[in-house]
Amino acid sequence: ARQYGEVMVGLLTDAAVADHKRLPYLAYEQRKKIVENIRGVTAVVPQEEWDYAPNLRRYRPDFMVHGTDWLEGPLAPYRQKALEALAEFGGKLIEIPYTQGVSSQTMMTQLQGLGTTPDIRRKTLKRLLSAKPISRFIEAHNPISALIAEHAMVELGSKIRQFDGFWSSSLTDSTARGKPDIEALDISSRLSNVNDIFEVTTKPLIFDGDTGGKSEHFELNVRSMERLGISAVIIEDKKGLKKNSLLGNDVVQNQEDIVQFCDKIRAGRTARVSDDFMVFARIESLILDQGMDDALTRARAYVNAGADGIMIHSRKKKPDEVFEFARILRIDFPSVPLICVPTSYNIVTEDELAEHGFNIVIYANQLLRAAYPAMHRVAHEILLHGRSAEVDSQLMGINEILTVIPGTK
Ligand code: SPV
Ligand code: MG
Repeated sequence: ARQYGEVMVGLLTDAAVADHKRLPYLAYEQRKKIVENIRGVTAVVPQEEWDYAPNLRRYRPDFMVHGTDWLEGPLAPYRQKALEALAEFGGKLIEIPYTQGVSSQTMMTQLQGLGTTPDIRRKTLKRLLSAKPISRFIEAHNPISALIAEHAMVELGSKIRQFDGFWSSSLTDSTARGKPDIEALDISSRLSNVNDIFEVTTKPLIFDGDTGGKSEHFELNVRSMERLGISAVIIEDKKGLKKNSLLGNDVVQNQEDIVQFCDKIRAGRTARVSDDFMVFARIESLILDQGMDDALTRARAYVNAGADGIMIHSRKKKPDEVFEFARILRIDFPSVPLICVPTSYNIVTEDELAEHGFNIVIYANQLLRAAYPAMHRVAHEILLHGRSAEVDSQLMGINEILTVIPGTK
């Protein structure tokens, strides 16, 4: 490019990349510094979308230089659009042979091998919130389920869809250890589980902090979570013996006083060492049939007390009440991160949630619920047949299980 004149580089923003693939390892500003310092680069400008045409029309370069990787495949339509834009002002397209074997995907795989640090991992949730309209988190109750969540990927045209991070669920952590979801697992056991997950993954994690316990304990626990590299804790506004929310009023559960809960939010936020760690407040008013007004009053109070985001929970079959909540809350708080857990209203799509103003969707228990029936079925069939031949077709091959984790062979 330097041979043709002054070089301006259109650099994809984090939001542009996140719309198509995983958030880049380095943030836009970091990448910009690197590219600016390449000899011959005169300017680096943000490219806000995958399509080059808006920047071409804006800067009207004499030449556009691009690799040949877009001659075919999912990028080909963008080549066509670029050619049309260039034709409007007589710009020329120069294509240089694509360097094989270099791709952001390969780099991502190599980086995964290198791992990450608590600081980098913790920051990622804030980066996701500013780069994506909605981020998707999925429950991981042990390292193998986390590895599945880390690597699961589908290709949709030119886009790659993946999970953005993990949810450490009190329900699945408890269930996996054969305990009820009543804050019976102590925090060291929950955090040790997260540590095991972090040993083999790189994505950010949101921690289900149940009620947060006593404020004095919550402050200490915030420090431990932050140090580990957890990005956010969600505490729910219940007191006393908490039960799982999806049980609703079938069991006795009490909601916390608003002022007390605001104090707990403040205590948690004051205890943080860095701004990257977030304390989200979870509202149980709809779960406990306290009504929309109560939910909204609480949301306003919690945000004013400093909550970094609001999770509204619901056990309805349809998303109407969480949509209504989001619509009204957004009038006063257009940008506070909004989180939901569509377990009962699972017909809702991520696009619909994003349209209604949600920023994080949590698939809170699906991996454990998938694993349990499969194990249950196989255990029964082995008992029934007095051998394992009949279940073999339902199982992963021995060769596969030996190589599912690199390094076994
Ligand atoms: C969890 O996953 O533990 C949650 C969400 O808190 S729910 O089970 O719906 O209460
Ligand atoms: Mg929970």
